[in-house]
Amino acid sequence: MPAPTSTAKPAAKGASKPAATPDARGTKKAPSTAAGVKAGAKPVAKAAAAESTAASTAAPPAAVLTISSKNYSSWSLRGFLLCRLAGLDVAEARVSADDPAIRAELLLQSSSFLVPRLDHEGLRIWDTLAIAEYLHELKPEAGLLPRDRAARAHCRSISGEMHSGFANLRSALPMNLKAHHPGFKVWSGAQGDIVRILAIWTECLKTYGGPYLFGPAPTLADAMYAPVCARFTTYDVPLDARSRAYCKTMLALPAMKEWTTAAREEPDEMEELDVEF
Ligand SMILES: N[C@@H](CCC(=O)N[C@@H](CS)C(=O)NCC(=O)O)C(=O)O
Repeated sequence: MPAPTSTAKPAAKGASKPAATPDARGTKKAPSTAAGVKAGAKPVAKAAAAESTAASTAAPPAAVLTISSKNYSSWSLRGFLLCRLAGLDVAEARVSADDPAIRAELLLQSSSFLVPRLDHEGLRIWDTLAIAEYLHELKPEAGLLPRDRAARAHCRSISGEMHSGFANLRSALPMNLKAHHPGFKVWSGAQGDIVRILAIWTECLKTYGGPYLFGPAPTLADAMYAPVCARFTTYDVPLDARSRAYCKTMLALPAMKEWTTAAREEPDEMEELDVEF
């Protein structure tokens, strides 16, 4: 894994320009700056054509989050939520999930072409947990991690568990924000993951009082489990009252609603999704 570099090449020729929208904590955010990440960038992402002409003249945005499909990419969603929770104003660069030319271009830029990836002030940070830790260092006051040391350790533990685990759930119930499958039959292999996740949530909600996993404000852990809330809704997974309320709270986060709306407007790129993505 390469070290983050300060000479990183631009992530994308064109990044879509987020409109002024409320962030996850409900505050109004200024629109990001121009679309082109850096002048002269090679085309590695689908550009917002209307904005590309402004790229050479406007100042590049300080922060760019590279993501892929808003409908399918659960890791992209996590990265987006983390930036919003931290209050970091990011421009978005989109990479197509299935365009071989774009994938080849990305591979030239970084040996890890997984998304999300955050480019910030000349640094390139990839992998969701690394992005989260970076954002926490950058904006400690945002509360991405709880103040209390024990709660912070707990938050890191369950976030790590999501990051490295639940493979059965991820492959059996892939994120698909556009879909709804009432009465979906969950494969028994995934059922164990569901039971464990509900136990994690119940412990947190009881210990810290909700409505988020670590109390009154969303943290890293909520960003990590947000796609699970979406999956449980898509696949109509039976939930106890407390977990159902938690999912409802999460899906009502302004940043989550903004993402879901954009996901629903996304053109269908895949006819059928039967692999983890
Ligand atoms: N461990 C990584 C996982 C990231 C990941 O798997 N991202 C998927 C999209 S959800 C990806 O970029 N896959 C590459 C591809 O589909 O081309 C993280 O935490 O960021």
